[in-house]
Amino acid sequence: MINRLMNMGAFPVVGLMLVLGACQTKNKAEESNAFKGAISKPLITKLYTADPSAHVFEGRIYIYPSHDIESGIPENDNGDHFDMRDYHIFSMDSIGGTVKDHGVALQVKDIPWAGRQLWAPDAAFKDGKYYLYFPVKDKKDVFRIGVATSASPAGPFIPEALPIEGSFSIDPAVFPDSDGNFYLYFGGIWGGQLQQWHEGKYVENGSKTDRKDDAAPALTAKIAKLSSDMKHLAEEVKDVVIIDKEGNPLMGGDHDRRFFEGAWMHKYNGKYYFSYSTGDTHKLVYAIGESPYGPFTYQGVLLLPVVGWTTHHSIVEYKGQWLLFYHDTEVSGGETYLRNIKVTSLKHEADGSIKPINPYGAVQ
Ligand code: FUB
Repeated sequence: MINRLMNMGAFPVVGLMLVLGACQTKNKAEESNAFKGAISKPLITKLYTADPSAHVFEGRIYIYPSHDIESGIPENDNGDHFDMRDYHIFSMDSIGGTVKDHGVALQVKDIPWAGRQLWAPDAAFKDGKYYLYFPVKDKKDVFRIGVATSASPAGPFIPEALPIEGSFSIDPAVFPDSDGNFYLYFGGIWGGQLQQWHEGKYVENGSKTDRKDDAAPALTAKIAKLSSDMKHLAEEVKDVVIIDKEGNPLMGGDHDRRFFEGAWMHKYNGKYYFSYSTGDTHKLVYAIGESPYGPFTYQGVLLLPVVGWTTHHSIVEYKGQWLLFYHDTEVSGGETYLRNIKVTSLKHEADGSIKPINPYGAVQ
């Protein structure tokens, strides 16, 4: 929250730490004003929800979010305060209609290999079965991606005994391409541990952030095709390279544009739209490519910063309308780790670009 206001130039950086306590109180008040122009309302207020992955299954919208809780763990750059323990799945027939809570679909305690922190999931459907993909730290505190199955989009989901072999880091997003192939995108830096993986191995004491690598190409999200049983990677993990309009890869120091976490893929007019969060610059941005593997050419912002540190989304077409599911922190009044999901419409312009959305841009 403080970071976002700093980015917006609300505070001089020098001396910030000395007045931290006072700033926190002031920020709360400023943040609650910030929600006034919100373009959409929280979809769920009884639970804290975040990271909404939305899909159309059985003719309805199903949402697979994280379930935030008051963990009581102090905030840090590793994201230890995001100590989530289960998932609830939600569905709705129309935007503005009732949002149904289908209850607990999967819990950390039911995943044999899991330790802690059940982060942003995604789901897919193939041949009569539903698959839930989820990141959670294993018992050595290393993020891996697991898969669980169900006969219903609402769960409950039964997890496999082990994580997906060769998977690592966080934020799985499964893209069903029109040719019948499914692709798993994943990865996230800093708390998502992507920077700690080198040549397929986890480096325990590796860099905690990407900040030392500003002059090198940025770390990338990862992609692999899924096997026909949807439970394995069918090929070696590849880099999702994002380039600028001159064809150069985005650099590590380019925090306004480089990949941080929260990958999503949608296809529009035959083009592949790779969208993601820029993390510490708090934007959702997108890049366009000719294949699910990329490379993807950076285009611009699709959602300006929300109130809260994280930003995470999904894009889905429902009944001819493109929708952006995202989150902010309106229900908790700005608590970084107590988020709520929202939805708004998203417009592709005639040239294929996406109109940037201001989450607080409603006329007051
Ligand atoms: O919800 C925990 C983490 O916060 C997600 O995995 C990230 O994408 C961020 O939203």
